[in-house]
Amino acid sequence: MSKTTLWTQGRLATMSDEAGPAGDWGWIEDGAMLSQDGRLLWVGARADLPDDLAGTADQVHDMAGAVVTPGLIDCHTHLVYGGQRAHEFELRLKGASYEEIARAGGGIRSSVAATREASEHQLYAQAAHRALALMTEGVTTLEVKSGYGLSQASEAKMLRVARRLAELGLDVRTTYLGAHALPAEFQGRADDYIDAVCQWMPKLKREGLVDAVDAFCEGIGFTSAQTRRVFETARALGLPVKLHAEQLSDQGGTQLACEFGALSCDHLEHLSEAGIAAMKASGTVAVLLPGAYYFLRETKLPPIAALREAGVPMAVSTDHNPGTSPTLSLLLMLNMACTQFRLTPEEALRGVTVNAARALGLRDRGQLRAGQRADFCLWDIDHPNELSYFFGRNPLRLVVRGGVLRA
Ligand code: DI6
Ligand code: FE
Repeated sequence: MSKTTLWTQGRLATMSDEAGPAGDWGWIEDGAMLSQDGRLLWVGARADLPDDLAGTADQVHDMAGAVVTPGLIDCHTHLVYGGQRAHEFELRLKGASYEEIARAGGGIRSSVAATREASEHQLYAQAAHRALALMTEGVTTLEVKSGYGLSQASEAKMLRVARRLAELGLDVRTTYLGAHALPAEFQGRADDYIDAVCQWMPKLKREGLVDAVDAFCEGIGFTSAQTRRVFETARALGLPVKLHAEQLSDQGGTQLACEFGALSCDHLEHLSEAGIAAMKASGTVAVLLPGAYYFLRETKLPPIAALREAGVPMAVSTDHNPGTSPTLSLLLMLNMACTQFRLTPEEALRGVTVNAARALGLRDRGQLRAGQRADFCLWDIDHPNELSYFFGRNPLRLVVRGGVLRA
């Protein structure tokens, strides 16, 4: 029998999309929560907690005035890969562009070579190190994409490594990104490669390795016609889709993804008005990736004001990857989402909680309210806006996952 715990003396930023007006963080000043069997049974002001319910608690945990938020969710990462690409960073500093490096056979392809070469054990050791870094800042749910294997065996290897990261004590969602780049052996035969990506998909799904399907729709990636074929295969298998869309140019990938009811479209620096309208109509989440914007020294901002105006939910993520965003700090992304993209600190926090959950199709987390998973963070701060204000400082006190303190 699992214990029922009463959590008291919390100052709760519930991020609930049910209670209270936007702009108040779903704030509960003297909050209490009751957790049981990994779920939140009751959340509210301590004074409103019925005595008979309080009496069911086996134990009481005094949170001593900490600010409490939902567990953080990093909803877009490429965490599993071999090698690193600091050398390309130097080339870019000397003036080479990301596209030039990619077209010259560097970029994603160089990570593919290193990933194929690495053993599963080596990949796990490196990825676990990265996942632990994210966890020290309160991440309790993590999405990990494939896309550096680009063969059936290597994509499966990456996805198995991603799944195994759950052993560290966080939830992992895996996304199949076979359509990330064209591997050298398919040079000049992109359509044949897309055939292969589609053929591998049911096999990877059968092995329990795929929660969603993604693609890189871009001049240096795949066309929207090729992306459509990937999405049609995903739909036939009942898998939800997401898209790396309009990162470097406007390809209209967003409209295509929304036709397929995409969970999210990610990057979006070059998103058009038609793309925004499509996202609004399909309820697709805009995943903003300020780390990649910063690291590529982009100057074209995603159309934040228009997304806000249209009521498109916005998420924020690290996009951790060796080429365009080698950061392992989701808290730093909160700060950058505010400074660079002009999100409010509350929007930024919604972006790594309730809206990040939505970008993964998860309705059971990302908010502090009854029925949700008991995943939450206790922070040594006075106000949740400090999570965006500080950069390079980690005020995490402790993490509770499934109602249990995480070591
Ligand atoms: N867009 C990105 O920012 C990452 N993938 C993608 O499609 C970059 C991947 C890399 O350069 O290794
Ligand atoms: Fe990405």
